[in-house]
Amino acid sequence: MRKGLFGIIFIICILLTLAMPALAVTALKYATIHEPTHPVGYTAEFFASRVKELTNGEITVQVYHSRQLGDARDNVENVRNGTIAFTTLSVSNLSQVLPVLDVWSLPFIFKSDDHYWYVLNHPKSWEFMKQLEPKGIKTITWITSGARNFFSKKPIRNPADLKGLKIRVMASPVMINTIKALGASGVPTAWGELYTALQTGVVDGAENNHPSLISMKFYEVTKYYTLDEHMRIPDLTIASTKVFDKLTKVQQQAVLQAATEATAYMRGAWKVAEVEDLAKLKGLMTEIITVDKKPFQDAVAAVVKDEAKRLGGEDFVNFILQTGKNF
Ligand code: GTR
Repeated sequence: MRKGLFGIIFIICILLTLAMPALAVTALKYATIHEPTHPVGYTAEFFASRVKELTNGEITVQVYHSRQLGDARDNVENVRNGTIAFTTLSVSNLSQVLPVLDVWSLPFIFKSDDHYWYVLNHPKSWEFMKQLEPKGIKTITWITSGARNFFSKKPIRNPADLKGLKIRVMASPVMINTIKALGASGVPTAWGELYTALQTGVVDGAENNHPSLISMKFYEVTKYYTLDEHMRIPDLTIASTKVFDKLTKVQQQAVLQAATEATAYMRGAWKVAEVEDLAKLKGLMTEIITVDKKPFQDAVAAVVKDEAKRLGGEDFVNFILQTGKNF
């Protein structure tokens, strides 16, 4: 009788111990290079609060904004070694891990925002991003970054105006080669160093989207903004497989659901931010220049083909270009 009772207590203890990891609160770090006022910043907070709700408080996500844990390239390494659980960054920054991912940086490959989202949500793109998993990186969701435009000290109205300029780019060979085809030199510079680089004349201009010009105050150190929309390089949220694989299946599902919700939230938030921030920029810069995109497209047409080949990404690029015909 007593033996039986001990046996039952013993089994209950074992079951409780097995249940323990799921009950303990896991605190995870999320790094972003953006300010809390930038759509990436507040989408990170949205994600954190949804993870907490969906896991009934088992997982808390602490968001570190404004490069507190480093710039984009540091965040890639810290995700890989598991020091941080999540980061949102440009897919261009992942070309340091897997060069073929730089095909996302190719100029004018998307017909429109709708085409871009069609491609991002297509199973082929998820499959393409899976190549990162053996490198310790899991793509958990896309976070848009809109279209990129030039901002500079001198007006850029056509490719000839880019001749001889130094234009800041991310650490992306495709971006460097694209800028070269436009007659300028691409200067890879970290995000956190760009304001000073513009201020001190290390570069003459750069390229980015409306919300980033506002959040980083680049309008203070450049006067002209040229809406040529030469690239749509997606941002994405990645998770460290070292961290993710340690979560229970239920927790993993909750994280993935929160990430999917974050994309939906961000798509709307981004549209609003683009409209509001462009309106602000009109009052803050000397001129917002609308251009005929054709001369820019013609100048970089060969880059798309050549770079896709160099990177061994022709199939994927052809998929993007083919699907564009329907948009
Ligand atoms: C921002 C984007 C970042 C990064 C940054 C940059 O718009 O959200 O991921 O691409 O531009 O140019 O370094």
